[in-house]
Amino acid sequence: MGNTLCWSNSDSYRESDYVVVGIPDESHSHSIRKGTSSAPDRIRQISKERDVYVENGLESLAYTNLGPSQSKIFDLGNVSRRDIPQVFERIIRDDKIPITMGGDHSLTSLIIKTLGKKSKPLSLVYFDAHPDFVSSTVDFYGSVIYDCLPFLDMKSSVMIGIRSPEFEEIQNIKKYGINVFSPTDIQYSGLKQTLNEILSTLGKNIYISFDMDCIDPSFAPGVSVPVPLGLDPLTASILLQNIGKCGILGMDMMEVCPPFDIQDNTSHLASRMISEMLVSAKIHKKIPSI
Ligand SMILES: [Mn+2]
Repeated sequence: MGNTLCWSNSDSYRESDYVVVGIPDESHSHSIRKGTSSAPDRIRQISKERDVYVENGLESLAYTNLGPSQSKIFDLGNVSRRDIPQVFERIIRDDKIPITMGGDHSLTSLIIKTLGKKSKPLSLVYFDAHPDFVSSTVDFYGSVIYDCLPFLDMKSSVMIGIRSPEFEEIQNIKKYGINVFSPTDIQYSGLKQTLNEILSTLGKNIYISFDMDCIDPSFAPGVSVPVPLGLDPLTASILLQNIGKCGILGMDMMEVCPPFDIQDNTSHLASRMISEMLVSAKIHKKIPSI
């Protein structure tokens, strides 16, 4: 096999529960920092270097504390931005769960528009330093929420890690009523209370979008728009694991920017975060009718 995510444990698309998809595209980013298009392959490569131990020529996966995932995970490789509707329609038609690696965050709106055709409205869990709720300009990495509005149930959606909103984004948050949990809120309320509030807010069609810039840049320097005073990785992973337990329709990992990384720490964290979700996730298999 070529460069696949180390957590992929199946070479059969047909048998898989989760399908890993890379989308090396940053064409709708306005960031000064370039390089998120190299993230899918970099995260795969680093997962194989850091989350795999080699002893006497034999490879052994370095699992999370919960051990291996009970699910079958297949890495489909990379697809283009143009192919998103076709690729994701097939994945959801086949009752599989997409795990996407971007790329810039605008890719999320294309995925949500495709998923939303089948399961609507979605409860979006949006980990990000920025609300991405600009409405004066559309179809870029800063307008994801506005672009997806017809597919979202805002009352049962949450933003986690927000700490750098623009004025029009603050107005849109108030107008459309999405629930925001800033890093400061989480520090004040504590992790357990925050988690309870998030879980009691979410509906059943959960989609998780994880912009790596939700994490503090001291832990995740390799992102395209870093903002200080962010979440610590352990807090984010505990939230991610517990949301995963509810069952999800899909997840993405966006905005990792390898050219600005330090010692590949951000790519390594991306690999670990994906595995934390995969090991805790509950699979909702269709029960065959008798
Ligand atoms: Mn974002």
